[in-house]
Amino acid sequence: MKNNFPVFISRICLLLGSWFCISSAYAESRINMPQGVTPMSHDIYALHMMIFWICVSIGVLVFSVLIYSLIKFRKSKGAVPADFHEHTVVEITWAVIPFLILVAMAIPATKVLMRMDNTDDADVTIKIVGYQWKWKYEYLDQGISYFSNLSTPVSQLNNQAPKNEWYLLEVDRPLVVPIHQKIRFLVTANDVIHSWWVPALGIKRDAIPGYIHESWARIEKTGTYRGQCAELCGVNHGFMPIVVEAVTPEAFAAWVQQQTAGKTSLPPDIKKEKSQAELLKQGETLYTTHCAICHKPEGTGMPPAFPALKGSVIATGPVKNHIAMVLNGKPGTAMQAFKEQLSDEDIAAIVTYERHAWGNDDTPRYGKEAGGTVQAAQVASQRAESTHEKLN
Ligand code: HEC
Ligand SMILES: [Cu+2]
Repeated sequence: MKNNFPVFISRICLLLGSWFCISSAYAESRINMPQGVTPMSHDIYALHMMIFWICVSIGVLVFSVLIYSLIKFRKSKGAVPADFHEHTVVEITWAVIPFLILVAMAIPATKVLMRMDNTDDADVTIKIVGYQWKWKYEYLDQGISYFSNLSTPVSQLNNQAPKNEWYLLEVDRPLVVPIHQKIRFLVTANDVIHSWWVPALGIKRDAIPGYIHESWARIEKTGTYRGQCAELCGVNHGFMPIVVEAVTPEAFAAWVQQQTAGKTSLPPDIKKEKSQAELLKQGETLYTTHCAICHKPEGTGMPPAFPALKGSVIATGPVKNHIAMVLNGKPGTAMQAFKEQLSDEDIAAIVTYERHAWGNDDTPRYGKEAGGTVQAAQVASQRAESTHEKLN
């Protein structure tokens, strides 16, 4: 035992040292939590620092007494242990002091929690819905709604291209919000439990299907703030980042105008037929953004969870079933209904692409249905049909 003691201590030091290096490397050489850009995040930071220093003081005090006693009263120096039983004053003291410390920490913590929960008088309300594996943002008063997908190219995920600065932290459409205004977030999910987490805003809210969790932020500085899903939600949990673009109220108003202007303009003429080449080109891009994460760029999927589309029964069989699968998805599986995410043009292009890619046009399952082209009008009529069926 005598010989082992220095070895034991040196091992502990080594362990602590390596832990320190690893954890600080992960935090981009920043050890403490970020201070954030909202009053809420400042409150959380202040609370964290207060409790941190209380813990440090207690630690220093306790370990000083412990180490001092170990050295000063060791057996080799002839220390004789005291011999007593029960000491009411000491026992009450060591119960009351921690109790008081806990109360002292609970009071400011409760205040922060109450403030965090007060979502009254919001200027902007945004509903956030977690999907496998993307976020949907709905501006309830402005009537704007869209999906925010990971935009890191698949080639980078597969180590075929060098990774860019915001690898896995970049999206095609960020959440745009005004600064200096109270933004209320209503967080929920469509399939499994996710968690909307943006450290700079001091927000981490669980997104649970069937429940709405509220939160709010009043951002002080314009800028881009990034976060991630913080609840393990399936294989691509790491592929649903969050990007918040905080802009001036004027820029926000202009953005809203721009979004809603696009909506009221006439819908593109879906009667217009597109050439196969055009459909394939658009389809490939859209497939990469919306489908490749599960079905893979090579169409091989990840069986058994995500079926291959290369040579799949549906992608080489009757086109009606193929369109129906994309429009309505398959309830209870990760194959979601894309009808609220994609337009008729988009679906037409994707389905055309899937029916030609990976040699699918050479492997018709039923007669000559593989390959061919799908036009937006066909998707539109099937969409109308499925809505009609639902109503009845
Ligand atoms: C989140 C993962 C995910 C995404 C994204 C996804 N799918 Fe699927 N897809 C699935 C799963 C899971 C199934 C199997 C459903 C079942 O159990 O039948 C499936 C099945 C299919 C099938 C039927 C395959 C067969 O032969 O059974 C087609 C076609 C299909 N998906 C097309 C698409 C298209 C087009 C997109 C993009 C617009 C897409 N999927 C995006 C998960 C996904
Ligand atoms: Cu998630």
